[in-house]
Amino acid sequence: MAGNKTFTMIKPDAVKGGHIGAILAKINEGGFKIVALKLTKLSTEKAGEFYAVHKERPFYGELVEFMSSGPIVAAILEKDNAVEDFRTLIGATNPAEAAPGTIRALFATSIGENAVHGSDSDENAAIEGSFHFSATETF
Ligand code: FUP
Repeated sequence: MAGNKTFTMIKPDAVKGGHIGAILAKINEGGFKIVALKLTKLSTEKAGEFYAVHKERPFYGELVEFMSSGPIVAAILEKDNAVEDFRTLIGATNPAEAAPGTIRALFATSIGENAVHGSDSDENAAIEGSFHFSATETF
């Protein structure tokens, strides 16, 4: 059965671009409830740990550097079928391929600097949510 939580980050490019408010509005309009939220910054170590699954990929170094280059917004979101529905709302990894109106089509500039993260499974949503938030920070 599909779970009801996903994890997202508004990435450094979108925070720098002043898009936090607009992206949170799209998230709310998409029917997601925010159950945890913080503005924070990842160290290179933490970013490397978060993206450890991509360690062998050629873009890993750039990804870690980018994700630790400035503040991010981390959030846990709640909705029926959260993981799949959120990936629909954000659009394809490459903004050039993202459907019109999706968060990446609206705010991302490239495949590397693509405005938002969305968990790809219920299992990863739980792991990623607890990477950023303690039980007392989740409602
Ligand atoms: P997504 O699940 O859509 O965030 O995409 P992936 O898990 O495949 O990739 C994670 C992040 O790695 C992307 F958000 C950006 C970065 N990436 C690149 O920089 N280049 C690529 O070719 C693929 C991914």
